[in-house]
Amino acid sequence: MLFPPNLSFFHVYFVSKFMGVLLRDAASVDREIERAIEADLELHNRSINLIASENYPSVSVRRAMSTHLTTKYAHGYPGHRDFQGCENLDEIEALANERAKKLFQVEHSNVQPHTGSSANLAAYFALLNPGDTILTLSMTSGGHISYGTPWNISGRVFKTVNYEVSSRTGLIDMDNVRDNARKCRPKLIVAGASAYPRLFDYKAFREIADEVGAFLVADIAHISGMVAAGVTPSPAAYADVITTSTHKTLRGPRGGAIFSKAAHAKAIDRAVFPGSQGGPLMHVIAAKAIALHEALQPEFRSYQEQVQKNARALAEALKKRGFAVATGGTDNHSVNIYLEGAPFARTSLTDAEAETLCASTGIWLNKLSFLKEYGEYFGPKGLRMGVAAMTTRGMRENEMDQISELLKKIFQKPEDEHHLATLHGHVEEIVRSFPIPQ
Ligand code: DSN
Repeated sequence: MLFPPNLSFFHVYFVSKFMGVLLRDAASVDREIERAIEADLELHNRSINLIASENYPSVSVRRAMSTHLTTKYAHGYPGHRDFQGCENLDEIEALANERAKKLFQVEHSNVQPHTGSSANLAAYFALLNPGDTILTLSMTSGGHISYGTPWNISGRVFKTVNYEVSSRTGLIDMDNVRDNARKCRPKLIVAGASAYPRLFDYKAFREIADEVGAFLVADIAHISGMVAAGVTPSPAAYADVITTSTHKTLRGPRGGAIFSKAAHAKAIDRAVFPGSQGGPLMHVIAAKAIALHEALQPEFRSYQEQVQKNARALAEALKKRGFAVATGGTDNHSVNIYLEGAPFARTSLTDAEAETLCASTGIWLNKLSFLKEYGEYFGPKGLRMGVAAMTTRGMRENEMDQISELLKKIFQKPEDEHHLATLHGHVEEIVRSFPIPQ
């Protein structure tokens, strides 16, 4: 029976309508938060967002995150839950995994990790014992905090040895990877980065891993959308485990996922739950399922192709204006520049100052390290930009040219407030035609 005997369809309909009104009212009761949310949306719409790790998911993805699915505890996996009432959640999670397997051509998928960092941690715990050695890209060369840095739990539990990019080319130095692997005999090698605009040679990483008897983990957090669309090469044939976040180029909700060979499936699942997490966030998993469905559509490939075209256009436009573009260009969604070259000739800006200066004119980008010679991680380094978010908002190559002109002008007269205010006006004028899709 659908409703209790004393309640008709109409009773239920009107009660749920009433509850809906109550919930809406409750949201508008918190005026401070409501105002802050609205102000934030407005800020995005007035800014050019070049933060390489951000994107704007579809309305369907965002809607799934605000459903009642957030209520439910669902410890475990589809078909094996520790709580009752999970049958619909099983369907949602199973669909997300099926879609991920199809999209990434992998044997096993786990969409429960809350973030890319937790996906990395689960991968380590699945494959290693405490005290084992991992070989990862250093943070000063563009690696991520979860690659065994001293500030992260990965660096407290495991021993870390780093490889670097070449100071001559800015490219990952495979000789350095091989030499370090031979010396430290790691149990696991991570092929991945937070700030690296070029392709990883997964085949070469696999050969080195095999030579020293290590597992290979490919962290594709930044490029997973491009990999899914076939715009950049996939590590699926080479890596034991692939980790990713789901909100960058993949354009899903904020979260993580792990894919692996079938042989590691059980260990991966155990390392996520109960190894490092409790209840999965089912509203986020539903949103991941929707994003994965979207990523399987032909339009997603066109979007990723445009991301790549925009990034290349931005790199070329910056070079044309005298910026020092790391590695000379890009193969993915991101462009890194050093704080040198013609536009910086009359300044001695630190990366932090450069980042703040750009934000003051409505352009968001990141200070980040991607070359060891720039010194320790907390020293001056460079700026990272990404185009996935603004490509979603409709920008094309022409706007990339306009952005690089704005950046040149910002750095030419960083102390001239009137000049900066004029540039801020230009940013707002350009960005007005590119609001967040609603
Ligand atoms: N995912 C990181 C980034 O690359 O920006 C933040 O931890």
